[in-house]
Amino acid sequence: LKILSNGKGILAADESNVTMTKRLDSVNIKSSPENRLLFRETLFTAESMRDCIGGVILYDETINQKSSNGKTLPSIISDSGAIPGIKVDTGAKDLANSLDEKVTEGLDGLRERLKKYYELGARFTKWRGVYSIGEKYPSKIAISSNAHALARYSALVQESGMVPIVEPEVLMDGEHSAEDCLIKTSEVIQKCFEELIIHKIDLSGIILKPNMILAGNKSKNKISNEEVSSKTLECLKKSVPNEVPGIAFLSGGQSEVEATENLNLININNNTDFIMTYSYGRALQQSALKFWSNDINDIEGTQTIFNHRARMNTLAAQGKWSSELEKKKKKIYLSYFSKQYLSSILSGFKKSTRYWQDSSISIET
Ligand code: 5MM
Repeated sequence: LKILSNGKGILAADESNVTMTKRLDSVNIKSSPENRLLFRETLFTAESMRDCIGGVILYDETINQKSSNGKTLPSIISDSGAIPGIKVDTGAKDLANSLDEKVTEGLDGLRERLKKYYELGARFTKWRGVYSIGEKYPSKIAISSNAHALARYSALVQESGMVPIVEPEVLMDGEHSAEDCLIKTSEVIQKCFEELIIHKIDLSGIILKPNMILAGNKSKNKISNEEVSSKTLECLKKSVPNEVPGIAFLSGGQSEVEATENLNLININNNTDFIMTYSYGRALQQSALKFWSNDINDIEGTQTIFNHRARMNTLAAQGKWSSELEKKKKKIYLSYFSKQYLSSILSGFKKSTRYWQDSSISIET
């Protein structure tokens, strides 16, 4: 609960090296261990870690890295008051007898790996099952094999004294309607709980990380944010047992502001006892990464952008966000950029052009 209370949320910084390389390639930064460390360290030392972020999900490489001052990343996270966590699955692999679908692997040797991660400072873990929506998908095989793996994973994690995040992600890729997403996501989540109960998981000691109910990204029938919130609540109310204390949504490819706005409406309309917060990867990091890529040593500027996103989401997790507050971003950025601009005049205009170009990219009005 410490991870999720008072509007706090989770920073999902558990991109595997393959995914992180894609993210860094997209902003023309070399994906070296040093650069991956520098970006993550920049986020983990930001001011908003203290008041907004309750937990950070790390990846195997990152949990073993040390910062420039010799501290391990888990200890930097703990110093900010947040809790370090770790992704323990080893990825989604092709599913035999339904090769267009995936099953997440990583159970072999998990008990030993968990012991090691605990010693490194982790206190919670994450495992993600991935499901696509299509005419025949998700199939019964995908739904039951991923649920079974999530349950076996959760049992080992609770045995090791840590809290499992159970993440069944129904992807938004495709032409499907929001109604299809509601039906499929409900089926997936219900099967997960069926297996968690069979495996005797203490449901009061897990965090569910689901997708919101959205129309597919290629669907012609998009729904309003109000409908996203009502369908998401409908799905969770009928699928999640009451013992579960908290739900932390993934952003799943929504834009940053969309993910914040939807979370805010979910909280305004929340008629359940579940804490509803965020466990965002892209929706917390996108703008910060874009900005950072222009000058990887501009820690303050990158943190300014990350802090704003984290604060907006923490407000949304309490139903207190508004588009007016969102627009204040412009003022925050402009005052920061003006400071940089003035100092760059003194040092020969070099940086200024770049800052102003960036500001036009990332400011949403
Ligand atoms: C941060 O991305 C995680 C996936 O990384 P790999 O695909 O490399 O394993 C992912 O599990 C993430 O934690 C969740 O999907 C939430 O991230 P988004 O970006 O959807 O909020």
